[in-house]
Amino acid sequence: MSGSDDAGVTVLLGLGANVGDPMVQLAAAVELLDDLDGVTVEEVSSVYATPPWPPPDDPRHVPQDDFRNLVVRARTTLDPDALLDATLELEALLGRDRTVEQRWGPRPMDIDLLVHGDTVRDDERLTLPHPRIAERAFVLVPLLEVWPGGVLPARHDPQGTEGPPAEGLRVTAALTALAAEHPIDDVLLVGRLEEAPSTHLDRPDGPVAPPAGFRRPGTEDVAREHGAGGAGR
Ligand code: A4P
Ligand code: MG
Repeated sequence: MSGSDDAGVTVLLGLGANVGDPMVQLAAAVELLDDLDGVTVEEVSSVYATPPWPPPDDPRHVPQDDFRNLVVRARTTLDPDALLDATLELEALLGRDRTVEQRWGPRPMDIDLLVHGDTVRDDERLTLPHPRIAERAFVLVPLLEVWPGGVLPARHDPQGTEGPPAEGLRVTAALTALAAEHPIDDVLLVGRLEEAPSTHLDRPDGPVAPPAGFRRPGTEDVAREHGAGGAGR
């Protein structure tokens, strides 16, 4: 992982994909996050196969393939808006087209800001912590892996019913509470990115590779940079 800068704050990012080759896109997203100026990836959770949320008994359910999900813990000197700008750009680079998609529908890459330091906000652009963490095993299980002592920052308005919880919520407590209501055994461990059973991820200098033909803005062809054939092998 690049950089050894201790400045900045801890951020937790939730990544999910269920279109294209999710393992390749997740690997590329982690590498590209780490390449961002002001972001240093510290830990990447295992990858989990997860059924689409909301579940089929919920009227908001969208029939679609299972997702692959993971959580990244990083340090960043970017403020929440700058980090959101960067993650929206990465989603688009990895094939996401928001003009043609459905809410909670299929997507090649979704990057949610789960926690950004102790920031608490709820406006039209960003809600921090992410408001649906405690409802989602596909977030809590990988989050616990990379942030075992984690506590979600509390919102400022204890009377409100929307947005972040009124009191700091331990990730462990959130997962225990969720598991008491719904079985969480449909969140299946796939493995770690570097152990993924995909030749796409084999390369001499590291475990992750962007999709073939993939270009970072303003840089050379990343597939070529990582060797002939790149991730498309
Ligand atoms: N936004 C506000 N707060 C945040 C935040 N904390 N992080 C705004 C990121 N974005 C935030 O996001 C729409 C807008 O929300 C952003 O432009 C930003 O300004 P979006 O990702 O396009 O919205 P969405 O994904 O359609 O809706 P929503 O409610 O954000 O959904 P999620 O939470 O992203 O859920 N099931 C499984 N198993 N695995 C998944 O990964 N993902 C989703 C999407 C649904 N079901 C899933 C999974
Ligand atoms: Mg999202």
